[in-house]
Amino acid sequence: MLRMTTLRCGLWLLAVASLPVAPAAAAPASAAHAARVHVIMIDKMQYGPMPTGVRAGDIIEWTNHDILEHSVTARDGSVDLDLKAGASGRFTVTAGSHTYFCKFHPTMTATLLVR
Ligand SMILES: [Cu+2]
Repeated sequence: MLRMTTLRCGLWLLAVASLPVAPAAAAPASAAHAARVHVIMIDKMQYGPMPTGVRAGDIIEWTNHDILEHSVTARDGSVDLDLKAGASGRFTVTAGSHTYFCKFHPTMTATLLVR
C-alpha cells in the first residue's frame, strides 16, 4: 500500500513538473519603445548635427553653448523654446519631419526626422 502511494505521488509530481510554463504577457506596443533622450548642442551660431534614429515619444534636449540667446522654434508653431546662453531645454517629439529655426538669427535652421 505504501508502495502504491509513493508511485502515485511520483506520477503526480511528474505531471506537475511537465506542465507548460505560461508565457509572460506580451508588453503593450506603447511600452515596446522606451523613450530616449537625444542631446543637440547649439554652438557657433549653428544647431549641432541632428541625431538619427529618433522615434516618436523621444525627448530632444537642446543646449545653448553660445554666449548669445537662441531659440528653437518650429516652423509649424508647435515648439518655441528660448534658450539663454548656457541654458538647456527639452521637449518630446512626434513622428514626421520637423524644421526648426532661431527667431533671433533666422539663418539658423535644422530639420529633424522622427520615425
Ligand atoms: Cu540664434
